[in-house]
Amino acid sequence: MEKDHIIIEGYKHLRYTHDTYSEDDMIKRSASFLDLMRKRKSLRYFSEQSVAKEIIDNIVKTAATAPSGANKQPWTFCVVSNSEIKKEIRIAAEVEERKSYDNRMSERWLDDLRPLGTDWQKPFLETAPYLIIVFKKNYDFDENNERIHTYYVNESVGLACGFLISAIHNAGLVTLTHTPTPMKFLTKILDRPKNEVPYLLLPVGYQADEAYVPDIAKKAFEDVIVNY
Ligand code: IYR
Repeated sequence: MEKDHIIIEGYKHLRYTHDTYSEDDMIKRSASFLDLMRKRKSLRYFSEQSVAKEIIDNIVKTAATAPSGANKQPWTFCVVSNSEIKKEIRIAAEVEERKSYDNRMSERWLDDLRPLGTDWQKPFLETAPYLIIVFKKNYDFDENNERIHTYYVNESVGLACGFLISAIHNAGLVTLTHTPTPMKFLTKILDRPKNEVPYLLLPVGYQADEAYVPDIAKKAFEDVIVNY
């Protein structure tokens, strides 16, 4: 008889079956997901139009399904819609970004960014209806306040951010992977505990009616795949 679970070293493992499709359907599904993802662009032009919180919650729930080292899920997603806090974040980010663009970034770095048309001004931090600030947990605490070790933290949180960006795009919203450096001010403004370090800031919303993206391309398929 088929079991709904087995026990390995005292731990329960549930029986699992993923949906399967005909090869024809798999070709169609994989091609249509590719089409969808090819349309994704990092956007800097946001509309002020509000977004239902349920959509944002679903997006964050999707990010939280990502795999992580030893399933420790070393992340916190801070969702900011409060305009006072957004303004505070914009002011602090622009202080840092101004210093970066004026003094801290090398000529080569500035040259590399020129095609993207970025500068120290970050109006989208106030325009976008939501800012999602992702924190990584270099260690964690259990319910008894005992310290928990986390593993492959950067890889895990990077994967969760990939899920997050895909979910935002799939919902019909736009985002930007923004790293106002150094990001320490986010710990202070959002009053995060010592074990959390800011990882990525994503403004999320509808695109502005008039929006532009840099005319840049992804590498050719042949340049990113090696078959053995
Ligand atoms: N953090 C700055 C600079 C910047 C750096 C990289 I690498 C980019 O791909 C884009 C921007 C900013 O957000 O403007």
